[in-house]
Amino acid sequence: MLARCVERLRAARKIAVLTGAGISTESGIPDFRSPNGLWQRREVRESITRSCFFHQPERFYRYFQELFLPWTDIEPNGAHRALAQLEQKYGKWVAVATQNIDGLHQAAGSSQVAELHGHLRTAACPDCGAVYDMAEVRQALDQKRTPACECGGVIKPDVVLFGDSLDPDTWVKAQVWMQQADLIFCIGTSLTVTPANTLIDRRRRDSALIIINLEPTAWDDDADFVFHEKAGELLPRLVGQLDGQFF
Ligand code: CNA
Repeated sequence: MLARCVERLRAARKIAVLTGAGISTESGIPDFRSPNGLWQRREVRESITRSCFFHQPERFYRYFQELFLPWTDIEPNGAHRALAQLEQKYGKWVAVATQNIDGLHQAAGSSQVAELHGHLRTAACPDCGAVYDMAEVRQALDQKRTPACECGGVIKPDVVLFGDSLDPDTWVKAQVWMQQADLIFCIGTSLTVTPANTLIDRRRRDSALIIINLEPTAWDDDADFVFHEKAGELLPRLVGQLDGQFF
């Protein structure tokens, strides 16, 4: 199966990628829905919501500081780097729509990334729109203060919380990428979060679908290739074979 998949990858002109938390677990970031994922903690599920941010910002920031802020210091792994290599070494057109907020695709060198659920680089005041670097949020939290804007509002990280809407421009861009691609990778995502999982249904009928996820997903039966393996091990192997030893 791997050889046929390499062949399809070699022939691909436009590659769209949908990634989720599973692509970053090998960098040390836990996902949500694996057996030891963050979703097992009820207080986490209840705290990273829009409602909690606006009604109990101290509680929201307690979990944000504990769980998400440390992700700003994490390094990409072989899976992120293999996707970047498809562009840089093999000259492919690659566009990555990610559900992740960790910024690891850009850190690895991918040039086209749509961050469907936002990122950890900045935060903004919902009242006046002022933008802050995440370092300022971190500084306030380190000093045991709730990050506040000069106007008096509480600063909100630029991540999409449960209950928030997706950024419309980012969402349209990701849909267009899926429609343009002749090969689509879904990597490290349980494909249970809507609307991100509906992106797959935007694909062309003649495109190839490759799913790489440790656990089965609801789209496995529709896919041309399914690998229930670690992305950080499989993707470098797959991309590495474009060098030609199989042909
Ligand atoms: P999820 O629902 O937690 O699913 C992750 C999937 O990845 C699971 O089905 C696992 O089987 C699979 N997986 C775990 N490790 C690997 C691996 N090494 N190789 C291949 N597959 C693996 O996560 P989704 O992304 O599907 O759910 C979307 C949520 C999770 C989004 O809202 C994200 O913002 C959120 N999230 C993001 C991060 C991050 O930025 N790194 C971390 C945790 C959660």
